[in-house]
Amino acid sequence: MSLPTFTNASPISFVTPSAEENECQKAKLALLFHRYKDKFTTLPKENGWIVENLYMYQGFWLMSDSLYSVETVMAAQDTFQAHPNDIYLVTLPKSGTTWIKALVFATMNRNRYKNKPLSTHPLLVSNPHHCVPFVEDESLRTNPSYLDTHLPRLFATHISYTSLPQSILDSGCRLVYMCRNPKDVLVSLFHYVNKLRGKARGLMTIEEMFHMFSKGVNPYGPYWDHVKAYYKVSLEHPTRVLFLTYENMKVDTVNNVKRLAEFLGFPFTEEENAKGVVEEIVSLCSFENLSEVNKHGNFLEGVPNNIFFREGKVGNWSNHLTTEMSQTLDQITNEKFNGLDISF
Ligand code: PAP
Repeated sequence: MSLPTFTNASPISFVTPSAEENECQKAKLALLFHRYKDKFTTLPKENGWIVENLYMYQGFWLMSDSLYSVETVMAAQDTFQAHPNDIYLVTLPKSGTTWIKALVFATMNRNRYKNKPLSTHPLLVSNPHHCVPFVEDESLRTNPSYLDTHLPRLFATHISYTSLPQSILDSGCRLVYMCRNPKDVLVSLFHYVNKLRGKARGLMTIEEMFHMFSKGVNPYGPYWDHVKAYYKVSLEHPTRVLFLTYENMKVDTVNNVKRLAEFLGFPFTEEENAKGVVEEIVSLCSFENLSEVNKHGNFLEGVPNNIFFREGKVGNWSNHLTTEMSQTLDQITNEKFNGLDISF
């Protein structure tokens, strides 16, 4: 099946929730908790990283009482409506979600903003997470983006392949999966989680996190099962699923963005290439630029914008993990990814 190409994305891709909307989300989350609690409180349970508990649902550990939780995944499975022209950016937390959201948003919307002052570009006035909605919190929105019929629509998700809403699987739409070296994911999680746990729950040590992560017990984990499933579908359906790594994106961002644009149906024209449009997008979405824009303010109550920007480097794990931890994670990765062409 040949996939269509586009010159413009759906305008709904830029969503900034108001304070009222945030309150409304909280109330809806409480309703979802009550709607689904009989279904998930009986599932296998482990100590949570950010919130109190993790539940094992369809082979993966999910938080509860959070925007990205077992109850919001269940709600997405029951209500989310995908369209064949949709685009989904899939990652495990801390694998480069914020970056890929920015790059794809800027690529898909380049014609919308090209004649406007750069200073008004959504990525220069808001968090990339507000530019691309997550499937998980769609059911908490007053006007879910999935009801918008402008096409193509851009979403992100951390949901495992097995738990994706059936309508996404049936729609035949395009998915981009970005993975990252598990050791850098763990270290990034370590910093992120400890910033969010709050005084009452205390800090988690890197040793605790390493043990849980190695057993696959982390939000949306096991890491290896999540990556492997998407990698396999990318081999079976290369026109539907594009598999990328954070590390490769770092090495050659320009060519990866061109590849992404081609895959998504927004190819750069020769004129754009000659004018350096790709380089402009890469620069707009650079760590240096986005971390400066997001220095202040909150993404959500209690979640500062700058929490998504720490080092933005490859190999930062070496400052935090012992040689033994590193070897153990390498060994698990080699075993789990045996025979697969995944390297970092
Ligand atoms: P999320 O899944 O919770 O949204 P995510 O964006 O995947 O988080 O992870 C944040 C990581 O991406 C951070 O990595 P670090 O802790 O190792 O530093 C963050 O620094 C990095 N990151 C954010 N924006 C960019 C960017 N523009 N370029 C490169 N890395 C980035």
